[in-house]
Amino acid sequence: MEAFAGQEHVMDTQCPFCSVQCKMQVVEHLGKERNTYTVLPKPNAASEGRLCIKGMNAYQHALSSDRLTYPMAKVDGAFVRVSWEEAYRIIQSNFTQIGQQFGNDAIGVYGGGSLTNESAYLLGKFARVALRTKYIDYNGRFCMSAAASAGNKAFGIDRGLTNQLSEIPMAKCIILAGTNIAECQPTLMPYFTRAKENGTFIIAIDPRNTGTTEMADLHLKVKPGMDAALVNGMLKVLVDEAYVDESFARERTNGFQELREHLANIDLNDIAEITGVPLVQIRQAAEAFGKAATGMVFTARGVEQQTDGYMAVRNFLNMVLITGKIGKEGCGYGAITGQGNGQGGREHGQKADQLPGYRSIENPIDRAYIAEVWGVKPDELPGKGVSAYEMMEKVHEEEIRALFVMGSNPLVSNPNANFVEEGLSKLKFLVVADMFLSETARMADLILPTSSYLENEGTLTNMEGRVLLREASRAVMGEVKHDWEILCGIAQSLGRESYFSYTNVEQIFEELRIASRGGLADYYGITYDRLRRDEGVYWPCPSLDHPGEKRLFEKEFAHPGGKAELIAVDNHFPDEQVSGEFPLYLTTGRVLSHYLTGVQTRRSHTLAARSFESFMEIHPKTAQKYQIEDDSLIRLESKRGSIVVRSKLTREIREDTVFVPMHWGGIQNVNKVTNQALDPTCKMPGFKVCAVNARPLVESM
Ligand SMILES: Nc1nc2c(c(=O)[nH]1)N[C@H]1C(S)=C(S)[C@@H](COP(=O)(O)OP(=O)(O)OC[C@H]3O[C@@H](n4cnc5c(=O)[nH]c(N)nc54)[C@H](O)[C@@H]3O)O[C@H]1N2
Ligand SMILES: Nc1nc2c(c(=O)[nH]1)N[C@H]1C(S)=C(S)[C@@H](COP(=O)(O)OP(=O)(O)OC[C@H]3O[C@@H](n4cnc5c(=O)[nH]c(N)nc54)[C@H](O)[C@@H]3O)O[C@H]1N2
Ligand code: SF4
Ligand SMILES: [Mo]
Repeated sequence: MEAFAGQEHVMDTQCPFCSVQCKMQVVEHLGKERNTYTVLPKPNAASEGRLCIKGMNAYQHALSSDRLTYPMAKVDGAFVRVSWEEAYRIIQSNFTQIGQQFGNDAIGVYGGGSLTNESAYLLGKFARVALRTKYIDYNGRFCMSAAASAGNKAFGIDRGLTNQLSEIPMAKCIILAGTNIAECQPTLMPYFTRAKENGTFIIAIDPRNTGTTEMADLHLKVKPGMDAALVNGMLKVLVDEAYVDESFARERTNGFQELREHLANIDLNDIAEITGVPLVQIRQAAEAFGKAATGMVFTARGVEQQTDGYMAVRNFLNMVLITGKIGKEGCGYGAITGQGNGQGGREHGQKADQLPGYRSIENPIDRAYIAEVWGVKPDELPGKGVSAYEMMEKVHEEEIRALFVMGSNPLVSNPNANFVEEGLSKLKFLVVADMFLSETARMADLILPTSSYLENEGTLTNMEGRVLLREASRAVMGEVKHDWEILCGIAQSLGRESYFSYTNVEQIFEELRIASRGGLADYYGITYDRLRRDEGVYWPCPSLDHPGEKRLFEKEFAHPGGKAELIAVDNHFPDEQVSGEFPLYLTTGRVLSHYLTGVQTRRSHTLAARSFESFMEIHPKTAQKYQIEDDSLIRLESKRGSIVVRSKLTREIREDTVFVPMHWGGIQNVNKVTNQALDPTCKMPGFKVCAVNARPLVESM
């Protein structure tokens, strides 16, 4: 259809960025010279019709002239345009040859939490059925793995929030641990301000002052990496001062006696000393939470991206459980999920050990069920692989020879990025499906152009466990294909088309419904029709007439006996300690106007203009010690590498700690510096603490 100046094109859509999944309308006004855009928030239960600056400007990257519009192959070091037929042929010949020479496990698959449920599900099936490799994992390993494994072990289920967001104002005490909602989920802030108007006492735990800690009544400015110990202090106060809900602990949990004995050996003065939080504040926080009739605890990456992330979260869950603050109105726990589909993306098989519906690839019953849904024999399904960073180690060791990346920029987002770059450059064949020439795509042998949120239809599950349908609102540009079409195309080139014969995305969801049926994350009762009719449906939703579970654990937990598990947690110290050579702690995180590795937001002119280069927050006293002036270029260095950032002197951070955001690549890629040590249980890297030094790039005379 021809478009005329003065016409409007209305696109009803959903933000591609964070886990709130705000709904919006993008109106394109067609002009003679250029088009202009208006973005309007749309009513929805999660953000209550609010939008943040990233959502408002997301159309800019999606419509940017930087978008990849045709496949490209690297020939003599330069990218040349190829047809899709040629691209599939290149993949077929490389994958077949590498598979024959080194075995199927020599091909790795690396996914992402921005993919729709349908694409994430299909990527898991693609790895196991089309490539028949055990090596698949995804960027959510760096995001949700600590909270997910803690939720699974403590409650028997991993759903980001145990309650609806609308219950937040009903909690009388709220703990916000290592979460910066003001910058990372800004449209949720009014829930907390409303809580404050109701008299809620808010406790923030963060080594920095942020927009989030600003609204807190009490801010525990913890030393990076010391949350588990801090919670041991609070638990001790709760037990010693009889704030325990004894009947809840007895009837609905296991392990209270062991926890009580463990806490008897905790010395509060030690805790204050090692965490850097004054004893009076530890006591005040515990008493406020213990006394409150209702309460909620939220954790995010500050607590979780640690080498003890799993145990640190378990300790926060101990606190919720022994005070009986769960499964009731205004009482619960929330792991603030990160990516747009960070929740759904971790349920349907992108994880190394997982099959759809949160099934386990090691459980014979689960394998048999999924094998039947997929029409293969159970013993044809590979076993479990390894976590995302461990895959990079296997790439480095040349055990993995080919890598297929869809929905991630691992070169910038993995810890120890110099090592990762070295590994990726050894690959025989790297394929990247992306919208842009990301840092990782630049290293690829083949790049496949994929569609953006405006063009791609599919479901996404927000942080509350609410499944939402995002309809396509625009035709793809150029020769772009959707992720699911790309996967089907490759499967066909490998002779596996009979397992990937979908003609539209809803057919994939229909298969996902069945594959998830009876699993922990049961989507069976959810259909596109239902999602169009209602405003999203919560999982678990086992049948078409099931309303979906809004509040979890009212009567029982998801473990077979119905009880939750408590656990004694040791005071853990970060893997890397400061030293004479590296005297400062580095912690990393986010700013309001950029998203993750910045591939998308750096291409949005309004967002890029707000924050165009990386920086390092440093306390003025510390800066003085290292002759660092404000607004000057700094070399920041660890054992693993160095970067250049601009200094930002601020009293908002601890004197022993500096902070650098993660949104830039190249010489500003903070992951060249971060530590690759992993949490032993969930394999989360300790992104939030390592030891560094900082000095002016140009020494002053
Ligand atoms: N603007 C923006 N929003 C985003 C994203 C983005 O990139 N930009 N990404 C999305 C994604 S994928 C995610 S995972 C979420 C992340 O959301 P958050 O986890 O809230 O974000 P971070 O900035 O990584 O970390 C949160 C806070 O943890 C603090 N912190 C650092 N070390 C410690 C520690 O040892 N203990 C404690 N208690 N706190 C510590 C940091 O100072 C920081 O303020 O945000 C989502 N939303
Ligand atoms: N130092 C440090 N490092 C961190 C963190 C930290 O706090 N500190 N946080 C970690 C966390 S929580 C996360 S989630 C990771 C994320 O890190 P990454 O996985 O690298 O995430 P993105 O930057 O979103 O990269 C996504 C890529 O996929 C593309 N893309 C977006 N949508 C789609 C799609 O639908 N299909 C396809 N095929 N491509 C798409 C984008 O253009 C982009 O190039 O980073 C982790 N790394
Ligand atoms: S980034 Fe998150 S809070 Fe902001 S508009 Fe998008 S979904 Fe909403
Ligand atoms: Mo994340």
